[in-house]
This record gives sequence, C-alpha cells and structure tokens, in this order.
Amino acid sequence: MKDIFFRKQVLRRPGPLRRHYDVVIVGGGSHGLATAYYLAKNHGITDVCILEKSYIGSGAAGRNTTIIRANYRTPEGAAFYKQSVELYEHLSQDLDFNLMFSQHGHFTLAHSDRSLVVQNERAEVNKLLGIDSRVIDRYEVKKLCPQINIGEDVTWPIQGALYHPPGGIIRHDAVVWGYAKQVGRAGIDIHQGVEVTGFDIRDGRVHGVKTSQGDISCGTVLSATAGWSSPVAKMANLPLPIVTSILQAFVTEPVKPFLDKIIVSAQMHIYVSQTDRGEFLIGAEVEPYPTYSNKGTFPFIEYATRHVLELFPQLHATKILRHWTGLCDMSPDYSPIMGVTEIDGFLVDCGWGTYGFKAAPITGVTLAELIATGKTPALIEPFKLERFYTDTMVSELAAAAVSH
Ligand code: PYC
Repeated sequence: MKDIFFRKQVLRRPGPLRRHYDVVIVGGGSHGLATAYYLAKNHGITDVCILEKSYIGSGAAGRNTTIIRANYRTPEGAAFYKQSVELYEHLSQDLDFNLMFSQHGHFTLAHSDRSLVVQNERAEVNKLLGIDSRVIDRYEVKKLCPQINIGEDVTWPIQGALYHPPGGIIRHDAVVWGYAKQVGRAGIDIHQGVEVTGFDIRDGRVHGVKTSQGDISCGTVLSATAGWSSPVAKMANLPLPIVTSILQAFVTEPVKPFLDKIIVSAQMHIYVSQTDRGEFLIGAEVEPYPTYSNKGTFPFIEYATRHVLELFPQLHATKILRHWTGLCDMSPDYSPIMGVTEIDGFLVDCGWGTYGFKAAPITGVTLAELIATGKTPALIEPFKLERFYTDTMVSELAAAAVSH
C-alpha cells in the first residue's frame, strides 16, 4: 500500500534511518504526523523522525468514525477542541490536500428529561466559550433533519437534542496523507515498518530509542501511539492510568445521499453519519472489557442495527459492507494525557479514548510548542499526567459521544 503513495508522490521516500535525531516521534498516526508538521512549520525544527511499526494511519487514525466537534462538557475540553475544529476548518488549504471536511451539524439526541439537563449544561459551557451549540426540541430536530423518525413507536422517543452546527465529518485517511506529504516536504523522515523495542533511559532522562533497525540517540521522545500507549510506556517503565478496549463500527453499502447531519445517541449507544461515498457509517460504545483483540462481535451488529433502524427505518434493506474495530486508550476521567512525564525528555500523548482523531491538529500545535520551548502551553496544562497524582481530573464522561 505505501508504494502507491510513493509512486503518486504523496509521500517522500525517507533516507536511511540515522543514528541520531533531536526528536523521535513514535507512532505515524494523525497525532505524530501533526506534531512533526507543526515542529517544522511553527518552530523550524526538522531533525525529527517518525517511527511507525506498520504503515501510517494504520491505527486509530484509520479506524475512527471521522467526527469533528467541539461540544464538550468541561471548559478545559471545550476550549481545546474549539481550537482543533478551527484548525481543521483551514487544514485543506494549509496542507494543500483536499480533506473533504463537511460541517453540516452534529446532534446529540436526548431521550429523557435528565439527558436534556446534561445537554443544556453542555450548551451553556459551549456558549460561554464562543462555541456554537444549543438545545433544540424534537420538532426542530425533525425540521433540520427531516429523514429522522421522531415518532413515539420506538424504544426511546426523541425529546430534543444538543445541536452543534460546526460539527462535521472529514476524510480521515486524507488527514493522514496530507500531514505526511507536508512532513516529507519539510525534510522529516517517516520510517514505516520500524518497530520500537525499548528505550535508553539513564539518570531519569531518555537518551535514545531501540528499534527493530538499530538504536537511535535523541534528545526528546514523543510517544503518540494511541491504543498501544500502555505497552510502549511499559518499555520506559512508565505506568499509565489507561485501560485499552475496542470500539466497533461498520459501514453499509453506498446509498443515495439523504443524511447530512451526524446523529449521536448515548441512550441508544450509537452514532450515525453518511459518508461522501454514500455509505452509512455506524459506530457504538466502547466494549466494556479490556482487550487488544481486533475481533468484531455479532451482538454489536445486532444492537447497533436495531437502534439505527428505529431512527432511520428507510435503511431496512441496506446491506452491511465492512465492520472493524479500533483500540481505545481510555483514561479514568475520559480526558487525554499530554505532555511531560517523570522521565526527562520522554513525552506522552495518550488517553484519547474515543476522542483522539478530532484533536489531531491542536495536539500537534501544542505538543510541538512544548517540544520546542520546553514549556507546557496553557491549553494543555490541565491534561498533564500529573493530574492523577494531584487529584485534579477533568471529567469529560458527560460529553462522550456514547456512554461507556
Ligand atoms: O466523541 O464524537 C465522538 C465519537 C465518535 C465516535 C466515538 N466517539
């Protein structure tokens, strides 16, 4: 697969793996690539390599459900994702790569009075931060999304929704290729098929990375390995408060476009959107058991389709085309863990759970700033690993697309 991109000149072929880089980024997903891109663009730092054990975008960046939104519950989370959405809005021009970002609006459905209270809280936090979100009643849901069933003859009739007009979907593989293209043009090498096997840590500081293709010395390591964060951190003897589980999703065969909104229901444990190819993309909650297995399950397909058909009975004869799983590195407060650790020079970017892809641009900007200046930017200060020792968690459970 990677050869196609070299031939089409999307990716620059890397030079040989050198024995020293100032910065080594472990993980060639959207976060690792974005950090490399902003290191070069915003700070002129290019003595950087990205090590990816498989191919770029093979993990969470290629398995997520492409939803971009900023309607979080905590002021810390909402302020952070607001900047990510704003960066995504200009990213196609910035990367000179069509990312097919369509911002047609995002609904978080409420099926009970209690849920309406939570959606109202989110709307108020969002409004205070200048994020476009408001609670609407079921008739406005129907007006904005005429295809949805707001009838009473379903398990959980819709009472209203948190409506977030800037919410959208984007081509996730294009985000990966767009960043990779510009990273290569900046002279940064992306080494695919190179696995990290250990770290050289002495006197409380990282001095290098051991890989399947030899050792590399470096000043800074960033682990941006999403679902693989715990095993990677374990090689550095760094315990992370993360549990890894899978999230499942599927797409249907393509049908004529009829849904331009993103529909999420925590009560039904589903989210639904229609891709530019016409496929319905349907995902569910994180499975309630830790695993690194990538096996999908039939119960997921059964309950997800049952609920989707209550919202969109029009899909009753539509066939399922593909079904996959992705790893979710869940932190205890559902917020990410970013920045410095007790090991000097060893930075982490993890704990993204189900929110990682939508944060790629702002994560790249802020982690690049941290690497370049040695100072943690205010926007990511609340997300330090240290918060689990100081009891200053940032509980984002209420804004999970689906309950966990
Ligand atoms: O938080 O938008 C979200 C999301 C979508 C899929 C999983 N989480």
